[in-house]
Amino acid sequence: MRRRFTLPLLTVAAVVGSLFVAVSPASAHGYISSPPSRQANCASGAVANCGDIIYEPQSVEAPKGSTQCNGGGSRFAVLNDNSKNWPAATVGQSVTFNWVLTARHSTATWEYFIGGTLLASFNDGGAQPGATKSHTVNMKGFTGRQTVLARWNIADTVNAFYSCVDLNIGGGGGTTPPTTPPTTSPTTPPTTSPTTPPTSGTTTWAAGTTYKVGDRVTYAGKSYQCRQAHTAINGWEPPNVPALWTAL
Ligand SMILES: [Cu+2]
Repeated sequence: MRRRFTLPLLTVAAVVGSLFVAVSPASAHGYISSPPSRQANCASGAVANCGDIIYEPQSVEAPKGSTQCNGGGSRFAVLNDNSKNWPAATVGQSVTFNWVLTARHSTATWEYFIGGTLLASFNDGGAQPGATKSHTVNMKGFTGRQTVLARWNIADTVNAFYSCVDLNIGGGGGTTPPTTPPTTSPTTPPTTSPTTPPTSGTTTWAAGTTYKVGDRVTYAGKSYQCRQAHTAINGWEPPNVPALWTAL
């Protein structure tokens, strides 16, 4: 599972000329795609000037136990920057968080926090998750603008994956978040075919594109339908990630 995603990451690294990424261990794992996490908002282009996280929103991996959005350390520190204008999804007291997992690591627990308060913990007992994972979490009376910290604790390593999700809980009183991310992305890689306009109906799959549930694409001559909203990256071609795409 790991090696399968190593090559695309190295390819991306080569394209952007980032040797730091190239010498890092294989890193393709998982993040919360909806409501959009901070790294998801970076990858989709909804938030600008995020740095390298735009190429690998699934790679926020760090030792277990951190309460920081980047898991601690120096990498992806932009995710900790509360002064950045993170969009906040309007939700009620019950929120379903959807993970995209590009590597299905055996799992100890999934944890959700607001501040120091543990909202929920799900114990998988070392089981291997599917390629997506969803949890419905009660916000325990928290209202207004809040940041949920989610931790995916891996069973057989010391590490966890971190995702922070900005929410406007209870709906009223806050700013209305954008309901759709920008249609243009600054991260579109050079592999995109310039001859395929993003019109309605079926288009050719392209990394850097934000897809919503129900969108149809073609890839290598076959048709697929989007199962879970996400921003595509190299390595998530439809035949590689059945969690995201159903073959038609
Ligand atoms: Cu991994």
